[in-house]
Amino acid sequence: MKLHYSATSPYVRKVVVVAAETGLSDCLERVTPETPGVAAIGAVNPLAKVPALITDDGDVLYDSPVICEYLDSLHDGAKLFPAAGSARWRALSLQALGDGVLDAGLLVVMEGRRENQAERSAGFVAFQKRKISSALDALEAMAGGLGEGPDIGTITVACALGYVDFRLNDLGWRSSHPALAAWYEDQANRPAMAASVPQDPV
Ligand SMILES: N[C@@H](CCC(=O)N[C@@H](CS)C(=O)NCC(=O)O)C(=O)O
Repeated sequence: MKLHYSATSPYVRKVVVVAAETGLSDCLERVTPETPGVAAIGAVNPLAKVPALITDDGDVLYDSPVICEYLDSLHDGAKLFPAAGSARWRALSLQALGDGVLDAGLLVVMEGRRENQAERSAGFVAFQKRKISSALDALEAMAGGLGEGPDIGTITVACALGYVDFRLNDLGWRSSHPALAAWYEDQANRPAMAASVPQDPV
């Protein structure tokens, strides 16, 4: 399988972590715009976003929730997507919450990268940061019940917190969210997470 990849994308990180947790890492060939013979992402995913996965059957899958669930269907071990019932809906909602933090965080980062500084909106950034704060508050309240996992919910939240540390470090969320910080410390030490810490290219 070919994974259209970026080392700094938190959505790609979700896929990489799911692959590692399910023993499928070796089945994924990571491709980037620099990989010879690889089509541009816009020719693979009309939204021109990573991650996108080309399966061994030639199907193209996106976005990260779909790719993660596909990978989870390929192994016989403990499932990261609970099959049914409240455990499933809880894990999917937690994934949505983590993805929402990522969506808001990415918008903050992109707003800060507008070349024309006059076009940057402090109000828009504050609006998105309020969503992140509100999500972190909700996660702090549920931290005691998050469990060690892993499932797709805990993996997504852990990747979201990793992205906040990577790109939105000024939020300084740990002191105001101590239970979540303690939970995240354990998650961040899982081998799949420790091996996929985002880094800007040198
Ligand atoms: N909902 C998508 C979001 C993917 C996404 O936004 N990826 C970013 C990289 S972090 C991207 O490729 N952005 C390029 C663009 O928006 O043109 C997912 O879960 O995979």
